[in-house]
Amino acid sequence: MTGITDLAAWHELAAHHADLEGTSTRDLFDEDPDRFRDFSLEAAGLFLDYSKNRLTRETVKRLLDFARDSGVEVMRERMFTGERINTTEDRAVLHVALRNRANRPIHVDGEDVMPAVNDVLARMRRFSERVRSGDWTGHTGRPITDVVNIGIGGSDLGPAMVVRALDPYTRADLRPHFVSNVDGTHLAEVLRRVDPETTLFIVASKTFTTQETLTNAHSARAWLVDRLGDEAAVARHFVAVSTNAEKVRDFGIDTDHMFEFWDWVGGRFSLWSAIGLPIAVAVGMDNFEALLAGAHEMDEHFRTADMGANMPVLLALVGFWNIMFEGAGAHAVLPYDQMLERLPAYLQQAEMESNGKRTTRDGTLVTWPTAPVLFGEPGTNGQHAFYQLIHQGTRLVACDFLAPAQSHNPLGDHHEKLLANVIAQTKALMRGRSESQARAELEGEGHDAAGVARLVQHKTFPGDRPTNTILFRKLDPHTLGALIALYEHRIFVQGVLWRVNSFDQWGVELGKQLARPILGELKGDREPDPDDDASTRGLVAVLKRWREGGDDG
Ligand code: G6Q
Repeated sequence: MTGITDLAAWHELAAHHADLEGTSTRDLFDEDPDRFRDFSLEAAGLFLDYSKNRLTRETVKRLLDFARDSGVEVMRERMFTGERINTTEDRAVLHVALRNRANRPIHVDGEDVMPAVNDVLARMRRFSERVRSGDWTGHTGRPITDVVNIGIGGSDLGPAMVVRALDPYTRADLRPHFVSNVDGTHLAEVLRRVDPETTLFIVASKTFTTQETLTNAHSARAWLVDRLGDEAAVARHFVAVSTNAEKVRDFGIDTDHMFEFWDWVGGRFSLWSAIGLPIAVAVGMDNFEALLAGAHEMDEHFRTADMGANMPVLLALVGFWNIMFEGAGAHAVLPYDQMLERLPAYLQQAEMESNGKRTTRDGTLVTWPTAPVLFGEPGTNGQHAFYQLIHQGTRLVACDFLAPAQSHNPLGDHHEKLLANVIAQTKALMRGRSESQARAELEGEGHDAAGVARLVQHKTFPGDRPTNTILFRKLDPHTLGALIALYEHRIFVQGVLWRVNSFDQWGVELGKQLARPILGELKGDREPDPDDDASTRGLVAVLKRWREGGDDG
């Protein structure tokens, strides 16, 4: 594989970046009346404005050359046609098949996966409709009022984010809950609020071996059996979503009540699969299918649009430029929509687990930065908190601002105020405030020369903080699907540019392995490992002592 620095296009980009030295985004706007028109585009109901990044037409052209020479189009084709591009796990990467509403055949090892995908979707429809209509009842014959999804990571974050985002489409008499943390508090807090007779548990785990999920599922099951006084109740109150039928059976769930998915669905890309069952139950299968349709529309755009008019490609290239040349080490996702409050958490996993890598697909170490630290909060809350660092700190944070033109909850002029803040922030981050402007403002406020000198630097903002603005009409299922797919494909393209495998997660696997022996030590089943470092042994010792109620002596 050609390394980044082996490509002539890379060196041309670097030379071009040097030529831009001293040019500010403000200058670029002043020089070019068509900047907004030419650095924005619409696709699948989303509008992207990337004009407030410090780049020119030539930058975009050179980035596109670099993307082509890096094999973005080839890799995209390989993903969409079911090749095993996740090489370290020897798997295809086919979340796009899950929402392939055109039903175009997609083959893995010579077999079209679409009939199986459609079959599971049909089962999800039948089941979710039974729960929603009251036809599926609990052990004592009462309809379901609460659905508790037990899963973690990819088996939690996607459905939890989507169910929150589609809150206006949920029903007050069918409440969704998500339990992920192995901290018993998480489960206990949900169980305190639900009635065992009317609660359905969805145990969601691709492997069905994940410690946290299995622990929560066993505790939930014990609670249910204890409250209903009958082991047979499990059949009406537990269903599973998994690729592992054998383990589901071992747990005691009839595989008739198991919804299947496949090893070519990565955990963090799985909300479109049966992992989306809690979404289908919460908002109805028609809305779940509208979510799939929105994602499919973005997939088709990504697959067929010219690279220079391709939203995920451009978003990826702009991010790549900011990270590789402008020095951005962090990326803030700032949704000005309360219902997208879980989007940053979801994207933290999607981005950092996919591209937080230091090894190329060839197995050599990278010599360039890869995924940024991703974080975010809904606007305007973030403005009163961490935006200070984005405006005036010493680190460059690239930002995505997201906003709906229309609110699901129109209330006085709340929404106009919200939107005004989005635009004002991106403007301020781009333009900044020069020293002379700050000085004039201070003088206008009546400060004497000493006062001005004391405050002027504090009131100066450098500007040139790169931002993208993503607008949509209203947060409906279709739009949300397109938005999530946009981010998925941005991550895919950046992974190709960085030469990493975006679809494995060996760091997660390490965590799963390491906790096992320490658990044995905490439970007293195992002697402390004399080869462990002093801190690990010391912390285990303190906790054991304190748990046994001993003093510090
Ligand atoms: C996602 C990761 C990880 C995974 C969880 C849960 O891409 O692999 O977050 O989803 O560890 O795994 P299970 O679904 O197997 O329980």
